[in-house]
Amino acid sequence: MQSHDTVFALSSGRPPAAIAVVRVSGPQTADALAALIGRVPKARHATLATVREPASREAIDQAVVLWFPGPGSETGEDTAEFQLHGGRAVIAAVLKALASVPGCRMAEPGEFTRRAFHKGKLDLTRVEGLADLIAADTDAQRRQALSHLKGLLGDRAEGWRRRLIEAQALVEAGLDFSDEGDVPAGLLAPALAQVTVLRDEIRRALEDGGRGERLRDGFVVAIAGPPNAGKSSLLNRIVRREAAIVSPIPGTTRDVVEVHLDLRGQPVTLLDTAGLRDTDDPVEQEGVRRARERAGGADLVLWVQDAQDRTEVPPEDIRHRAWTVSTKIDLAGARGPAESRIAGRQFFTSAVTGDGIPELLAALQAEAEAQVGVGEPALVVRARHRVALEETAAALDRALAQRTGSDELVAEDLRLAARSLGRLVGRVDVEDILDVIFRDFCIGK
Ligand SMILES: Nc1nc2c(ncn2[C@@H]2O[C@H](COP(=O)(O)OP(=O)(O)OP(=O)(O)O)[C@@H](O)[C@H]2O)c(=O)[nH]1
Ligand SMILES: [Mg+2]
Repeated sequence: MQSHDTVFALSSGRPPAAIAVVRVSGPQTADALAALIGRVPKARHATLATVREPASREAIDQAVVLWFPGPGSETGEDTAEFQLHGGRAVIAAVLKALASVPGCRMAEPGEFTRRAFHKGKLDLTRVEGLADLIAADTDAQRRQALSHLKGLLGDRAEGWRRRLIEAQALVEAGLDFSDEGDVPAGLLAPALAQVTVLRDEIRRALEDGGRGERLRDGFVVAIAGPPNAGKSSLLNRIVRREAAIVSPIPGTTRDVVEVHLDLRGQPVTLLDTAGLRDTDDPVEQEGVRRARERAGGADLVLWVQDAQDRTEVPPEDIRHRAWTVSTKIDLAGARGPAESRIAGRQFFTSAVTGDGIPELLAALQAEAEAQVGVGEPALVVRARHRVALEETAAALDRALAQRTGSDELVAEDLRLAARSLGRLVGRVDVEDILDVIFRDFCIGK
């Protein structure tokens, strides 16, 4: 994976398709263009060209070709894009032709983005935003991913890091150069004041209830309840297909059946689970174990029961996150007053007529919105972000707790905090501290 290689890959989706995009990046890109189309086209202009097999000069395709000289390209290197007719044979022939150009090879997964990162075009959080944008299933996920690709977290973290390095420089200057005379006295107090503000900002960013991660992963709703209550029928009715097996035999569902919904932009993962009961059947026992586990980890549980038999209550650990859904209300005499045995909301549905399903879905969407949030995009969207920011805040707490102790320990904790932020954005340059000292205090003579 040497960066002096030139790499190429099919960047568009699965062929055959109307158009296929093949990208090339690296120092031999101009050579590759010369070999395949006989020239290097005008930079950043769409050029129609005949793509030829370099040795035989046989025409492979008519293509639109783009040339983006580095460093002003996406990867920061010389790059080119071939917009081909998206047939398998066309793509195979073009990839083979590119492989015959000296210094060119197929790209590894993610290698274009990796090159962009190494060239400083994207920090790590932007790289993650790009990955999330490609994986986004719903509008809310797309908006969050795009804001991260545009640097929502990366720029904020970089700003925090810069301010931290300034504070650190003040403390280090006091330590290392205090006998040189040109460092102002009383550096520690302003540095620690700065650190307090920073620590509070980072803590506030962390106090988001995990909504960014929840939006990325989807709001998880488990359907649980006694056997034969109509759980699988409810799931099937919601997704309008036979996703789960339904039968009059109690204990039908064993595996957890997972479906993904887009409720007006909110990603919701719905889980159908085995009916909860004591059983001697080892396979069903495993199903019940999985049902309890997934319901235990869900953001919300739909406790499903037959409207005619509402005696079972959810297990203790999920009761506070459960809504009750009473099913089969199409059957005579089923619907009665809600004599609620658990606190959450009550719904009455029929998988046969569809009654009550729109109300349930509207409530799920509202709940997902409330728990995931629709306003400002979240700063923290991955466990990695949370860990790095927690580490930073913890190191700042320690630094502040040291204020009456040793300046060296304060400096060390500030260093650790800056390193955590550096890790967050994917760069940890030690030179920065000295740079700031020299700039602000003119010590380096
Ligand atoms: N009339 C009527 N019958 C229903 C309704 N929902 C489910 N049933 C019937 O109830 C029986 C059990 O339905 P399932 O959806 O398999 O129930 P389950 O809760 O998934 O059962 P297990 O997987 O065994 O725990 C089937 O015969 C369904 O046809 C409903 O809304 N109305
Ligand atoms: Mg079932």
